[in-house]
Amino acid sequence: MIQWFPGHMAKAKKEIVAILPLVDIVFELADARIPASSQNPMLAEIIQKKPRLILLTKCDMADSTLTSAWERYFQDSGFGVLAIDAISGYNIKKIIPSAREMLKDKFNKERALGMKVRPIRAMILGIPNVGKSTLINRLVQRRAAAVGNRPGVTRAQQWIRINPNLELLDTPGILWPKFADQTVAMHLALTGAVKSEILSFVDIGEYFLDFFRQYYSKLFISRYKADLNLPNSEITARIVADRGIIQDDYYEKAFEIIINDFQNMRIGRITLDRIQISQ
Ligand SMILES: Nc1nc2c(ncn2[C@@H]2O[C@H](COP(=O)(O)OP(=O)(O)OP(=O)(O)O)[C@@H](O)[C@H]2O)c(=O)[nH]1
Ligand SMILES: [Mg+2]
Repeated sequence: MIQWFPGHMAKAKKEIVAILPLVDIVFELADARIPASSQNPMLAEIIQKKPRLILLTKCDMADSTLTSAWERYFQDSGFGVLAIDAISGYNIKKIIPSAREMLKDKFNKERALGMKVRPIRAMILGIPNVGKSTLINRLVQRRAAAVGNRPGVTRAQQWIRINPNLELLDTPGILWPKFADQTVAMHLALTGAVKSEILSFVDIGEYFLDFFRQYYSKLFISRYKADLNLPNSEITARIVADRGIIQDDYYEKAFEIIINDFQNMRIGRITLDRIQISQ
């Protein structure tokens, strides 16, 4: 099952390529719960050598041990990386210093050439629902939102001066996820990055129960008091019964409840994309 957005992505690519010469650095947002599944594999080709700071959003919802492992992985791959929570503001203050550090050589060269000290120009890229608008609002809030009048490439694009150190394009670039395989599709659907027309609640829910059996049985049991050794039909029956729901399609309904609970952080901190935890 391969679903993809080639048309959307081709258009997005053109727009990003047009704007890219104006920016010093790309802030690539990826969901900390699915750092790999929420990346677009075309990004490297699109942005070429432009420095990339990967911001793992919603880190408050992710498993912190795995977030650390993912941070190490991205660092080792040569990217800047920060885990952020744009709602509480966690690590938001580190974004500018991290970007400045990554651009040290470029800015030193400019200074050596006698150029004036200027703000870093950045653009935000990421798949739908990854937290682009929340981050922009968060950054802007920290200082009165002075919307610059200098146009970007298109009339619609404007720079927002966050502070003397950072200017941000006001509209983020949308990257489209790639449904590379069934697991990626499941993870995108579970986090709500995309609505899947192909996967049903039952497909996703059955996958999710097996995932809980393998990785987060304690969290599942503490939320639902249901034994994961039981067959799915009994687990789902228990979940709906506990909620006083009587309906024929209880199997589907139970999965809807579990997925909704997950998306609203009622089960706990869960990372879907797994990575080797090393010391
Ligand atoms: N817990 C948590 N929720 C977040 C965080 N960042 C964003 N969200 C939530 O994620 C949802 C999507 O955030 P948006 O900022 O609208 O995402 P977006 O990337 O702009 O989405 P599109 O405009 O649809 O592409 C919202 O419900 C936010 O409140 C975060 O760091 N932590
Ligand atoms: Mg948005």
